[in-house]
Formats: sequence, structure tokens, C-alpha cells
Amino acid sequence: MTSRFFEGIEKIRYEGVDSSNPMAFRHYNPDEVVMGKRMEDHLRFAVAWWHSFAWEGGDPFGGPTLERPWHPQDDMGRARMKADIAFEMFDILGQPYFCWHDADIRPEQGNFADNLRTLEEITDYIGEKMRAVGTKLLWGTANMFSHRRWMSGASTNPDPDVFAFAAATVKSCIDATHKLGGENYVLWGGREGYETLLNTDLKAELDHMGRFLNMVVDYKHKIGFKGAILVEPKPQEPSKHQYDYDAATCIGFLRKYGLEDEVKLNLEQGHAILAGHSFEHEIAVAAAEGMLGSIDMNRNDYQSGWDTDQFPNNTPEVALAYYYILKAGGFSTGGTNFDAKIRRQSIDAEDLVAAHVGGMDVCARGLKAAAAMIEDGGLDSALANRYSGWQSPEAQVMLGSSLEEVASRVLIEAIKPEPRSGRQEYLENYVNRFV
Ligand code: XLS
Ligand code: NI
Ligand code: NI
Repeated sequence: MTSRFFEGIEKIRYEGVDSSNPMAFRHYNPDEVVMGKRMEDHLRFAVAWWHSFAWEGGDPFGGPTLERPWHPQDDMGRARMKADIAFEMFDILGQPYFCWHDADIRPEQGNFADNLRTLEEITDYIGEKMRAVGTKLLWGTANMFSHRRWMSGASTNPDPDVFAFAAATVKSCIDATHKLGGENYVLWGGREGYETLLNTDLKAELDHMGRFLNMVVDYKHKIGFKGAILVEPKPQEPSKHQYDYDAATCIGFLRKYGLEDEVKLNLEQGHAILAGHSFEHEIAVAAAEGMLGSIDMNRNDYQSGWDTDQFPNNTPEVALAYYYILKAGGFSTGGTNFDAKIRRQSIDAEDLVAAHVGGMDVCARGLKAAAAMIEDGGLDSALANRYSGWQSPEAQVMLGSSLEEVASRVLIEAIKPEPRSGRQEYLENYVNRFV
């Protein structure tokens, strides 16, 4: 039984590539086996509570456009109605997972004790819905960036009272995530950065953030939370200098504070682009360090350059992302979260469902293309060929030698490198055969 909000929208089914039904999957077929695993178990899709149900459609120039029966989100009755609607949509889409911030699911009460009470109340309610519908929690997180108390940072705030408030908030959110059987806990440092060095003690802020994350990890073990702790890199927005700029920056930070074996990364497509990288670059950097955790699959507007959080719709890009995810062994606790919102003119319930249908389908199509490239092995053999010189005993010995020993080899053996083609266009053409 669906409410009036989704009236007339049927459960979305897989109809195959020849279907022209806009409210059907053409590629996402949960039970189809790809490289030995069900598609649903590869992709592990999640709906983001904030963009789909909490966002009201405002932009810097205008207020809400999405008039939902659960707005304004200032009381618990409407918080429960929002949960009812969310689970109806998970069911319509057959979404296996969802994600939340505390602030998306309970109304802001302005003080910690009441925030905690309402968080416990709403997560009990959500837990009942999870059992009834079968949707699971991919990750929970704390919103420590919207309320004015966080304007100068959370764990990096110059005011120790805000650090304390952040600790209490994260503790409450890990507790709630643990209670709901969440598979990961995410920290995105929305205000962990600065606007101007003139008022910022950068070293102290980084030390506080490192200490904070260590407390989080200790607490996770104390309560027996088995999920992964993930940090989500993002450059420049909202603070000018975000400390978690990109994957490489986060990895350096985690190593400095002794967290490299405890924390992994939640990588977002749009954030990669904002940092001047491709998504697959960020995935490959994390995978090379064994720190690939989960992904947020949402694109930016490439012309405006903003983090516009749009649903993915570009198969070639998505295919390369899944190619490197599959090469890294696929997700373990992670998944594909649509940290994406409909446009503010897309005011109908049908728009919200169609956005997810399209996003899921493009990811499924990308996954199939990625698997086909892996099975074909063309990129692997090109790579093996390009690095084949390193298979020779001389090359391997060189890696264990000193600089002078290597230098003398160049003279003795009259080494004279011959440039070889990188074959980029050839390889791009190869990828195009699959996407
Ligand atoms: C914002 C981030 C945010 C995180 C969760 O740009 O992507 O939505 O995923 O706090
Ligand atoms: Ni984002
Ligand atoms: Ni995100």
C-alpha cells in the first residue's frame, strides 16, 4: 500500500534493453550474475535521505520549490511521515540500502539532549521500517556543517566547546548507526577547513582533527561496531581550504595520525572533478593504498563547475569507475550511494523515482561494460606489455641497488632508452567498444 504521494507509481521492474517504459529498468537486473556475483551485490545501491527527502528545493536565489506533505521538517510527526515516504520509495525501487545524516531524519532541537532523544526515537521507528521493508543502512553520518554552531568547523573549531559538541554528536550517530546494523560510518568534514589563514592555526586544527578521528576509531572498537569508518574527501566547498582535499591528501593525513589501517575513503564523483581529478583517478589512488571504501555516485554540471549533485547519466565515465572498483576486488562494506538530488523544477514524485531509475540503470550498464572489459582482458594485457621490461632480472635487481650501482650500469651496458608509444588513442578506442 503506497500513500497518496506515490499514487499511480508501480514497483519498478527489469524489462530489458528493448523496453521503452521510462519507469522500468533496462539494465539493472538485480539477480543477473556478473563476474560471478549478483548485480545487486556488486552495486549495493543506496538512496541519500538528505537530497531525496530533506532538501526543499531552495537555491541561493530562491526558496523551496518542493512542497512535500512532511515540510517544514520541524516536528516528530512529520519526521515519521518522511520516514514512511522514504521506505515506500525504497520499496518501489527495490533499493537495498539508504544513508542518512542525523539532521535529515530528526528535527533540529537546538540543544544536545533533545537532539539525542529525537534521534533515538526516530531511529527506533526507522529500525521497524527496515525490518518490514528489508532495506538496510549503508552508512550513517553526522551533519556538522549546516547549523550555525559549526560555522568555524567541528573538530577543527577554535572553540573547544564545539569540539566537545562534535564528539557528542558523532558518538550519538555511531550509536544509532550501530543500532540499525549500518555497514559503515562516514565523516565528511564539511566545515573542516578554513577561509583565511589570518585567523587560523592550521597545525592545531589538523592535530585536533587527527585526535578526534582517533577517538572515533577507539569508540567504534569499544562498542563492537564492525562497520568501516570512512572519510569523504572534497576540495574547496564549503570552506575555501578543505583539509580533506582529495584521496591523496586524506591518505597522507590518515598515515600521519596512525589511522591508515582503521579508516578508508568514501569517494564522490563530483568531488573528484572539483579537485581536478577524474573519478577513476581517485578510486585508483585509494585502491593502491587498500583504502577504497565506498562511493557517492553523483556528477557535477561540467559547464558551471559547481558540485551540483546530479544523478549520473554518463555510461563511459561510470564504466571506468566500476572498472577500477572491480579491479580492486569490488566493494566489501561499501556501495553506490546516490548523493544526488533532482533539479528544483523536478517537483513531482515521479521525478524523484525516475531519477533513481536512471541512475541505477546507468550504473548497471557501466558495471556490465566494466566486467566485459575485464573478461576481455585488453587493458590488462596492454598494461602488462607496457611494463614488461620490469619483468627482467636486471630490472628487478636494480630496485634493490644503490644510485651509484644503477648509474654505473648505464655506462657499462651503454643503456640508451628507446621511447615507445603510450597508445592512448588506441586504448580509448578499445574502451569505446564496450561502453
Ligand atoms: C557534500 C557531501 C555530503 C556527504 C555526507 O558535498 O557529499 O553529502 O556525502 O555528509
Ligand atoms: Ni558532495
Ligand atoms: Ni557525498
